Amino acid sequence: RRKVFVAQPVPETVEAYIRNHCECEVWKGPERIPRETLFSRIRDKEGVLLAGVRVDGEFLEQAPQLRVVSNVSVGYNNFDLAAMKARGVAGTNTSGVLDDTVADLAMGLLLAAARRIPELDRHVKEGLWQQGDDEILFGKQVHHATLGILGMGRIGEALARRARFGFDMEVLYHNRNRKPEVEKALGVRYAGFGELLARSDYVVLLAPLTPSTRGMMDESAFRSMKSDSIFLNVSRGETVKEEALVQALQKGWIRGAGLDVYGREPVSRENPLLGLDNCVTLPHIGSAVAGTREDMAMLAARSMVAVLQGRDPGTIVT
Ligand code: 8YV
Repeated sequence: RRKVFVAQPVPETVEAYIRNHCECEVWKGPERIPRETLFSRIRDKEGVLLAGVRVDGEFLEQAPQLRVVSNVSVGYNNFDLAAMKARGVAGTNTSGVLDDTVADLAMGLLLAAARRIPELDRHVKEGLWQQGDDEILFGKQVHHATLGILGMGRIGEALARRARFGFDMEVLYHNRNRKPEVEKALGVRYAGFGELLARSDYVVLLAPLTPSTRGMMDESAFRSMKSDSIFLNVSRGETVKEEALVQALQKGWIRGAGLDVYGREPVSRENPLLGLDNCVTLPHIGSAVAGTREDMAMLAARSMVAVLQGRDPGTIVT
């Protein structure tokens, strides 16, 4: 029986599935597993299931038997792809099971920032709502506005569908490669990076974190957005130069922002973004719905077992 390590708590159904196929140790938390503890547990393991842990040369050195690392996430910027390739260790992700959940959250964040929902919720709860309050409660129109999607993967498509058919928005997208079939099916239009920024009322970042997307939203990018526009990020915080975003929000280069992700997570209280009323801040909850997380964990488990059995799980990203 293959020995595997599950580096975070998983639903019982998932643990049972893994135990059916492997000899398995599970880190039950609730705190994150310390890196040294993780290293001491993976020495004799052929498979590891985890999320948000850096898998680099140092990690791989601790696990000479390792054949597969299964991410319980769609993003795999925690993988050092070159190091894994060199060692012949497969990496898998959870593409396909969280698209709609994350797209729902992206739309929610857009609405929250546009209509100032968290800010005005505080307004009511603090007893500030008065007869005659009118314009001070105004937000930004959503329907018929132009949405620019940076990164047209599966989540981008799910968001475009919501925006087009739910909110009658015009949708522009920018991506490494054009997607004519998506353009046709959803009525979205391809735009260069600069054109998308200049024309969109809402810009949503959904691109994966790679060397070419790291810091892509910098000062010049924010300066080229409309001054009444709203920026949203539901991918990875490192795609944004946060100091530039803070400036953009403080100096009025853009109207507002909605963030689910940050350069450092959990975000610290000193982060200046937390002091800005025109910035909605969520604690990285894009996929945080029980059913979705269970599907993600199960897909990661199935992927790990498949690789160990010599089958192609269809989720290998290395
Ligand atoms: C969570 C995510 O970070 O899938 C991703 O890439 O960012 C999220 O779903 C997390 O990995 C869930 O375990």
